[in-house]
Amino acid sequence: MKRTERLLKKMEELGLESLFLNNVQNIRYISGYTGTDSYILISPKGKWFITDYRYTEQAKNECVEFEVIERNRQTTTLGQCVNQILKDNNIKNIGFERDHINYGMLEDIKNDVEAADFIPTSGIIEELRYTKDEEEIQLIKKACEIADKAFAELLKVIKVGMTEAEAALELEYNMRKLGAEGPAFDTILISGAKTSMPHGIPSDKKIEHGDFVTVDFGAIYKGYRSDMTRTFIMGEANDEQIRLYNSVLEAQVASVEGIKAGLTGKEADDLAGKVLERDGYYEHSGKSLGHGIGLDVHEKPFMNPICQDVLKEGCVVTCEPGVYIPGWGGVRIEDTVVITADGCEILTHTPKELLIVK
Ligand SMILES: [Mn+2]
Repeated sequence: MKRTERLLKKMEELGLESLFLNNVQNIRYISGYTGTDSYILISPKGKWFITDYRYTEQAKNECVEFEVIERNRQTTTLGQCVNQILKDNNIKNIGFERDHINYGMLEDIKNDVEAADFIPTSGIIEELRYTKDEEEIQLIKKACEIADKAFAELLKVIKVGMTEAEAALELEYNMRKLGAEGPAFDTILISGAKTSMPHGIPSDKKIEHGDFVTVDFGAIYKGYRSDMTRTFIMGEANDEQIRLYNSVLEAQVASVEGIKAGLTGKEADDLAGKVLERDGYYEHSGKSLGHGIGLDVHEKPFMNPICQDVLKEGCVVTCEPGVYIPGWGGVRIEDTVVITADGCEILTHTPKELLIVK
């Protein structure tokens, strides 16, 4: 069934006569539109794509199921445009994305709409995006492949004395050269004691002999994202670094070996959590195994000690246990995987044994 048909069916169940979308990824998922600054109003009575002169031609090419409405932003407010459609089609209620619309936009539209009830909705499109179809999985695979190759190239040139920012730039440049539209999120490439900060920012700190280096990054390919983390050592590892690394590795391997359709987010999280608990690292762990990934870098399902999201065949998620010891350092190892009926297929293929870069 077409994505728009699945959406209209869902709207009918919820009693929605129309739905206004402003989230860029939800708009892309429903219409195929790859640009920004545009909106969708959809109802059984019509599918309208509201944009302006900058994107009209692109929208007509990409959003073949939709009637493209070019709004003159100088003379017509978004609310007036929405109001006209609702009036012309005798639509009496309009759902909006409560998790994405901002207060000003909602207030402005409400001020212009004369006779329709506004209904907050949550997660309607996200539910459709929860599992990925074959085409989406292929795009994520390609994004993972680009990341694997870009990382292998980085390892050839990274050396003591290079700054974190220089190494991060090298990695991002590699991904672009390999066909990525861009990084899937701000690249994390941190070293030494800074590796205790799960989302530390690459800086002009030089990478030193004996440092842990944590690299958490991904590529975007045709809108779809990959996410991978590897932690390695520069030059020489000490015993405590090796002990921590091997514990996180065992936890990560336990998670990818045990994860499968039917588990809750909590059950999946426990796969890694119990290894870290046994080794005395749980207190300093991230306490979250991972997240879904697709058009967004973080999307449902999530996996953590309280999460009841249920994994389904076709969910694409990350398995990324980590331990972060303030002032000392940390280790995270992460793969992107697609959930299958009885396990998972790992899409990121960079080796995970402790790597010591000489
Ligand atoms: Mn991640």
